[in-house]
Amino acid sequence: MQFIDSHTEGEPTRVILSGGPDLKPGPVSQLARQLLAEHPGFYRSTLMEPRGHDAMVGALLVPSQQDDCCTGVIYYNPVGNLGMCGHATLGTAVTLAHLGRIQPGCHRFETPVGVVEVELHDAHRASVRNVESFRYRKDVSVEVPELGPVVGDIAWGGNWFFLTKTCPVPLHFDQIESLTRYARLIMAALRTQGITGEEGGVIDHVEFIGAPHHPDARGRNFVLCPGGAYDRSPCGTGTSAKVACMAADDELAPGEPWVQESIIDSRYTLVYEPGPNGGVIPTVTGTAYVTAVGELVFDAADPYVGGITP
Ligand code: PYC
Repeated sequence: MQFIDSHTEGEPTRVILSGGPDLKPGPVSQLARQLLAEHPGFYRSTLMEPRGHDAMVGALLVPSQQDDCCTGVIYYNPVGNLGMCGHATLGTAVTLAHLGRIQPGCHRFETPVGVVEVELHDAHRASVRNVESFRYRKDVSVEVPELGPVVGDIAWGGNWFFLTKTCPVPLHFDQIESLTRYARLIMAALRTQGITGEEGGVIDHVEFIGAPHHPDARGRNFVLCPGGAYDRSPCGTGTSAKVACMAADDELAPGEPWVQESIIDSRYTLVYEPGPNGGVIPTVTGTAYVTAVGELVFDAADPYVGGITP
């Protein structure tokens, strides 16, 4: 399996270029369902130790049947598929540029949740015009062990997010362990209390939001991802969800830049335009760098060929 690794504002992406599972032709949403149903071992074996680690996000390149898309892509983490992924889209664009497959300019990628437009500015900087994002519910209260009632918004940014300002520790890098633990408690409480996104969509990201450290930024976040790792980047889909909430509260105007800072101090800039269905269409701009080019080897004699499972 040929791969290229990159990081976008600190968050890793592993693009699988070739040698991935055989999938029957179809829309990318269908390919993603097939991947999950028929190749459950693909996720851990390509991303987890000993070949990777739990914060890695994969981007499996697949053919798109849409003539105007240069590729289809299924984003995934060690435990399953993602709908969209902001940082991995920017990482994939920079990876395709590294390979000489795309040039600066506009390109379209088909993802399981819709087509996104990517503008490659140069070898490292790109923008992605995300799928329509919206707030589903405001001020939802969830009862969380150790924390009590935690109030937050449920919003879609290409994945489902629970966004809250309620966090007992500051959004500081040296609080990663506590932030992770509290976010996991909230995630578990959402599950046990049956709190979901629209049409039962599983809320698989928890986002703590707060004040930025850097004078150029307007917000800071900590995002817990579905596999239990935290996002090193400011989370493209999470910040899309945040922008959708601010737009719904009239706190951010169309075209007004929002600079979002991550827990490691990296930054994205977002602007939004009104969406056709009452939500917003955010455009996320950030920077990615290629870190490794290689081939994953799967030796049947290796006791950890499928990745290390806790
Ligand atoms: O950038 O959208 C994102 C993302 C989702 C999970 C990790 N990164």
